[in-house]
Formats: sequence, structure tokens, C-alpha cells
Amino acid sequence: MHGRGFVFGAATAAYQIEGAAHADGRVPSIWDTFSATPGKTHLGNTGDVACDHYHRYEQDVALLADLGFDAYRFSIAWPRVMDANGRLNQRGIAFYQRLLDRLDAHGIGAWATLYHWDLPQHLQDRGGWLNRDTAYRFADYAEAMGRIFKGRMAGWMTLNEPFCSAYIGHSEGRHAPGLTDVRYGVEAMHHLLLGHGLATIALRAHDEAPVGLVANVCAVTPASDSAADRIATERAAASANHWPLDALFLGRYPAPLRDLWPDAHAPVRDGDMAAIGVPLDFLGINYYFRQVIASDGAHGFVVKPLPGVERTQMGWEVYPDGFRDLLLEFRQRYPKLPPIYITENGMASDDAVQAGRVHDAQRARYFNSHLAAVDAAMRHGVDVRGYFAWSLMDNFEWSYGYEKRFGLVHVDYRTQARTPKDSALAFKQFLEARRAAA
Ligand code: IFM
Repeated sequence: MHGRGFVFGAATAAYQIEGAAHADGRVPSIWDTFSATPGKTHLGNTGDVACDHYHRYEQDVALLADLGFDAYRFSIAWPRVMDANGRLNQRGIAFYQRLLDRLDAHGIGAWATLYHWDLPQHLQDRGGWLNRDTAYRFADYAEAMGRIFKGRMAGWMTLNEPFCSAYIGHSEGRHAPGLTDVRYGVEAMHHLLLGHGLATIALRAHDEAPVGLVANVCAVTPASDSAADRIATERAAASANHWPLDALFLGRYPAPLRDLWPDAHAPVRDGDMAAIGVPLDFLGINYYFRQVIASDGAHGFVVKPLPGVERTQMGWEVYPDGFRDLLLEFRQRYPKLPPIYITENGMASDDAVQAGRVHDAQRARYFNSHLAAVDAAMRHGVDVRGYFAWSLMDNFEWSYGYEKRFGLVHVDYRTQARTPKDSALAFKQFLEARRAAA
């Protein structure tokens, strides 16, 4: 990680920061609908204004540059760049051209995610990810983005965290579109991954920048040595980690999912698994925490929080060893594993500005310990090429609204003032020292 080519960046996503929900021809997304539905988000918070990044992107890119990052991971909002008839919206596209111009001016590499959960509502009205056709519409969108932004990206990411889109959105209902049937989650995952495979080919038809998919993964540990807890943990690992990754790199869905969800079936057609398994230039990994798993007494599992361990504002356990162990596990499990970028890692804390400073010592420790875990995995031979902190700034944390603060930079949502937190200043020092040593 101290080598020259290793990329250090910060990450965001469109709906979480942009705001300007009705500007310049943007059409509604499933998150506009979901967050406007009473009871779905903390205090009814929405992304209508968020960090107003749509109007403040110049300041935000300047902040990124000042902190010393050489890369920025952001997402393109599909509802901003295409209308309901699939026609391109030039005013929405112009925003991303302006953003890319600013990044270029500061010498910051642009890493664009095509889908960070904001499906256009008009596609949801036709079944969304439960409709196979959405995978083809996603490929059309990817084709247009590859053509328009050819030569401007350092890297492309098709999907962000298909587990969350599929399972949290369609099986648990805590995310848009808010459906609650385990069978829907399994169908949605298949169409998402099919869309990813088709989009990868579509991007490559125009652009040479590396293409990858971003998966969230979670360390899982059995609560006891009992056979029941160990089997439950295998099932938890299958759903939390291996579900998309086995499909991408082994050409099949993990067997324990059949025991976990016996009534759910992926709608696989001939050729789908080959399309999903298109070789990737890199895999994006998002890691945050560990879960301790016990059997639920039937064919499922429950999470048993360990008492007395360090946790974040989300209640997530701080467990850097799990990060190293997962990276090592993936290298063993997937002979076709491409190089890895850590596309998200970070923590939420209840931060406040005091006399112009934000003292978030826990976050600085979190970054240190997790970077050390990545470094340890690299020393054991895992090919990691970059690390993106989540997030550049506090933002709309989905159903948790604005209560949870993941930013390196504090955002006052009343005034939109940005204040780099102590952890951002520590990151800046680290990046300066690294540059000086290079
Ligand atoms: O804020 C989210 C992000 O959108 C996806 N990965 C996890 C982050 C923290 O919950």
C-alpha cells in the first residue's frame, strides 16, 4: 500500500449527497418514492436537498484535493441522465461533465458507479429488478455512459452492493422499493447480476477503463462450536458474502442458500451464468463490521451481538481482523479473483462541531486499524490496488436519514457548512507523509 500505484480516495453516492431532486429534468427514483413514504426513514428525511452537492461540487472537489486524495468514487444518478423514454437528459449529463472537469483540474482520478440504488421509478412501475427487462435497460444506460464519458474515468463500477439492493430492498423492505418476500430478493439478485454482466460488455464496447462490481461483505463468526451454529454461520456467509461472489467467480449460486431459503429460486435462463461471469478487471470490496451468528433453531440464523466489544454509532462491531481474514478467504475460494479495490470502509459517529473542530478520534483509530488489516492481507499476497474511505462527507444514510454521520468532513445541514473532522486531518497527514516518502 506504500507503493506508487496504490490509489487512495474517498467515496460518495448520488442520492446520498446531490440533492437537487427536481433540477434539470431529473426523474424520480425509487428512493424518492420510498423516503417520501411515511415511516420509512428516520424523521421522514429524504435526499431532496442532502448535501446540495449538485450546486456545491466545486467546493467538495476542492476539499477532496486539499485532503490529498488522488481518487474520487461517486455514482452517476440514472434518473438524472435518462428520461422515462430512455432518451438522454443533456442537462443531467452536463452536471457530471462539470464534476469531471473539476476532478481533472485537481488531478483526481474519477471512479464512477453506475447503480448506487437509485432505480428510476418508471422502471420500478414496470416491476423493477423483478422484471428481467430491467437488466437490459441497465445495459442500455451503461452503453450510453461508456460512450459519453469515454476516456474520462479511471474506473467503472456497475453495481454497488447488490446484496443490499436485492435482499434489504426486496426481502427485508428496509430499503427501496420496500418489498418483503425472500423470493423477491433472490429474483432481484439474479436480474441485478445479469444487468451487471450485460453492462460490463456494454461499457467495454466504448471505453478502456477497468470495470468492476462492488460487493459489501461482512465477517461472520459462529457464536459457539456447536454444529448448529457452524451450519448457521455457513448460511450467513452464503447470503452476506458468497451470494454475488460465487455467481461472478464460480458460475453458480452458493448451495447453502437452498437450505436457507428453500422456496426461493433464481430465474436462471440458458447463458445467464456465463453472462454474469464475464471476467472483471477488479472487484470492489466494502467492509464495515462483523456479525456473530447462532442457529435460529430451524434452517436460518440469528445475529447474537457480543457484549463489551467496541461499536460505532450504527451499533456495528469494530473488527479489523475480519477484514484481513475475508480478503485471505476470497483469494483461496476464488481462483479467478481479479485485483481488489477497497471501495468503502469507514464508520459512523455522533459528531458535532466544537470551536471549529470535530474530535472524532474513534474514526481515526478505525481507519488506522482497518488500513493495517488491508496491509496485512497484502503482505500475505492479496492483490489490493486501492482504498476509498466512506465517506467524503456526512450524508443521507438511507433509512437512517441524516442521523448517522460517516463523513471525513462534517456537514451542517442547516447551513451546508463543511468542516473537515480530525480524522480527515489525520488522513491528510498520512497521505502527505506517504507522498514525501515516495
Ligand atoms: O452509506 C452506505 C453506502 O451507501 C453503501 N455502503 C454502506 C454505507 C454505510 O452504511
